[in-house]
Amino acid sequence: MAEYRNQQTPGAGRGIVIHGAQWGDEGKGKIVDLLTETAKAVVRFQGGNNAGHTLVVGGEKTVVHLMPSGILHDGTTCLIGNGVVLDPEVLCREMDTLGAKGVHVTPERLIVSRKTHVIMPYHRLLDGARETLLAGGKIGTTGRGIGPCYEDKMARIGIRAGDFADPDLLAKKIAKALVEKNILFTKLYDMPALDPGTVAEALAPVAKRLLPYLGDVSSVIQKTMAAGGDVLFEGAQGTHLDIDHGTYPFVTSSNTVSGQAAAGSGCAPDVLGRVVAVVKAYTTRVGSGPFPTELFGTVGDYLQEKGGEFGATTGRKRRCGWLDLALLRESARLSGPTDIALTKLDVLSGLYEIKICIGYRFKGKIYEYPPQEEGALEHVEPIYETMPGWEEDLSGITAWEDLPLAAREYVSRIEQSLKTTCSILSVGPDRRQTIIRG
Ligand code: 2SA
Ligand code: GDP
Ligand code: MG
Repeated sequence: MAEYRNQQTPGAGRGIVIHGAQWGDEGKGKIVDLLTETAKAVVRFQGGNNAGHTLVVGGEKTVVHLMPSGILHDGTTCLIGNGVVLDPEVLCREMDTLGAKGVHVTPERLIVSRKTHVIMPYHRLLDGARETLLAGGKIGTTGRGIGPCYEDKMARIGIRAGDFADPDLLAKKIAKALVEKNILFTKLYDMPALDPGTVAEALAPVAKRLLPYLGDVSSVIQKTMAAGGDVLFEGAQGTHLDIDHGTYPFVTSSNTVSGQAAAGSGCAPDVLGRVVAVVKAYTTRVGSGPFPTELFGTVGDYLQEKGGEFGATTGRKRRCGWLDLALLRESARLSGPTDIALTKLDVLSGLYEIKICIGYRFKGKIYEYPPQEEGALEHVEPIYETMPGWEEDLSGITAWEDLPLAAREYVSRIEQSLKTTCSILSVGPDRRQTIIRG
């Protein structure tokens, strides 16, 4: 029986999920890059080029949007799973940018699932038009066509990467997908209709270029683990942007919880032996939606500036606030972390005191978890605990014992509250600026 499943037979590699526990931008890219050191493959399993994952090695910065964050390690296979939505032009551009830096992406290094849905120009147009129509109720999307692409997937009129192999089929599918959209464009959005032939023609060169990269991601994961190699599952966005469990409707259009790693890549959930929740030492959010611990004064500006909190895809300013344990508890029950990677602890240096939200008051009751009614998070009152801050610069520290006492107490408070160990502490953007605890 064993060979038909990926399960944890002795000697088999492990599946390690790395996911964001807040509203994204927790520093997942850095942690994936770090853990790739010992992994054989890295797979993206949801989202698309709305993601911006920043890698810094020896002071050199690389931002990836679709390419898995393991790409800087030679010998690691990068996989784009079926749960991703892929903009082929963006992927080709990313390959070129990496190539210019001496990172050559070949079909041996990158495999794209044939089942991955493709973001088409009409998805991007719809994303923008919808946001304009929503006016005051904007989601604040990245404008990359993510939602409309997932809609077509669910409506069963999506284009998949595997279709690149059959230009006739591709042309027919594009024509089918455009029937409804052209009515929307012309009758509702006052935009010109798109000609299916022109859309197909524009796609042809990138489709041809990506053809050699298409493969069976599920099988690669199975074989890699069977040969003893660990596989990293790289989450994008964060738990509270999850289409089901996030702050709906201010969410992205995919499931961002750890369980999606299995469905979005094509493996069984029992191989996901380790789940690393990446938690930023404070909270940020980009785009619209409720944010109970958001700071509007000087402390918020301090975090935004010191943390360099700008969107890695759109350049938008990120909103900043205190750490919120209620959100993190919810995240933990949804994704079951085995351990936490706590990032950007260095950004908190220089604050006289630090607040942590330990729960909410809502309609006369105390909540340890966010109330589940839609929109409730807009109205909760955060309950804070205040801890002493520290002055010292943490960015050069590589050992737990060398951290100031107040910083260690802050980390311990998080561990105690979430009943989970912070096994990785990040004190700067660079791969080296990391404290690994045994
Ligand atoms: P979309 O484009 O449909 O997924 O937008 C829906 C919501 O999801 C949010 N979202 C994000 N939030 C944080 N980080 C993301 N990636 C970029 C980054 C964001 C950027 O790394 O900084 O550059 O602006 C990301 N992607 C989607 C989005 O803001 C909407 O609230
Ligand atoms: P991701 O989407 O979760 O991968 O995160 P982003 O790359 O969008 O945003 C995280 C930002 O913080 C990037 O600019 C990283 O280089 C940076 N970063 C990551 N870890 C740390 C850290 O520990 N300290 C500081 N100061 N910056 C960090
Ligand atoms: Mg990001």
